[in-house]
Amino acid sequence: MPNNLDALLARAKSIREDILRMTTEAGSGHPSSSLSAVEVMTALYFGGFLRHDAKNPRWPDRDRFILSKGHAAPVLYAVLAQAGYFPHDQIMTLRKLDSPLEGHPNMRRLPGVEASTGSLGQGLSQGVGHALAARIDQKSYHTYVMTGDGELDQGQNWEAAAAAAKYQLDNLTLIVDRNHYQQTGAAEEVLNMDPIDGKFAAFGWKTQVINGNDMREVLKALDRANAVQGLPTCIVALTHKGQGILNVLRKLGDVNFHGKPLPAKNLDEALAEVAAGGE
Ligand SMILES: Cc1ncc(C[n+]2csc(CCOP(=O)(O)OP(=O)(O)O)c2C)c(N)n1
Ligand SMILES: [Mg+2]
Repeated sequence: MPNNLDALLARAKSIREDILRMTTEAGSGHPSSSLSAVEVMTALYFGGFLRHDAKNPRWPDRDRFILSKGHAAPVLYAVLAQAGYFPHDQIMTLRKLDSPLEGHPNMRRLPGVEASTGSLGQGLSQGVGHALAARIDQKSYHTYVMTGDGELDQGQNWEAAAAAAKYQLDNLTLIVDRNHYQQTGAAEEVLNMDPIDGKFAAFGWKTQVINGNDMREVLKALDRANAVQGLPTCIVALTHKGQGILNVLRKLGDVNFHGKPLPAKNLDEALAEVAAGGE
């Protein structure tokens, strides 16, 4: 476990570097939204949770991962590239004309992308569909969905939450990237959805609240989610938008930094902060 933990922490750093490099090269995209989700994504893809095969992306028994907060595509692309779904240097084509690495994930163009997302609020419903399909097909695959916290403002999430509880979907795990910001400011000021865990519990879900930027806590939470029987699990992952480069973002005077790439002139100091293991 300690060795694995060290490897995962190193992997997380390398994914952060990829996110920064590809978005700065593109001159657009959502690095801060991607950075908050790095520990969860690293744990899922490299910590032994997601059963998947980069050489066989449509393997029927694969676990499903749906990035409902599709604007965080750079973290998904970094993880998929490092897992071997496509050549790693392709990440630098992000958002370029004709690149399959579109601004938001396109399942028709890139192997490993399970759902085309970006219009927020739909991923959990798709996850419910996969989880129900697994049951009907008598398959043991697990479906993971990640939403943002602001994204939970969309009503469709709550229809999906009710349906998941009704059908006792213990093969479904939702991770809410609770980074406290959305596009226009603090998530709870735009529309206060607190307590998020309390709402899911009221809908009949098993809930956990964890530090989502602490790899150990993420690993434990995913383990616990696997053991739950008879109801779906929601992990509220308390994270920081821009985790890993917060000093640079504070210097730039914007800790939300929504939908902005780092200017090229700040890239080296941000990469240095990531290398130093900055918060
Ligand atoms: C249906 C829909 N409405 C609005 C948007 C525009 N939009 C893109 S990102 C975003 C904020 C999302 O905030 P959150 O879910 O907290 O994600 P974060 O970036 O903080 O991880 C919004 C409103 C969208 N993509 N889809
Ligand atoms: Mg948010």
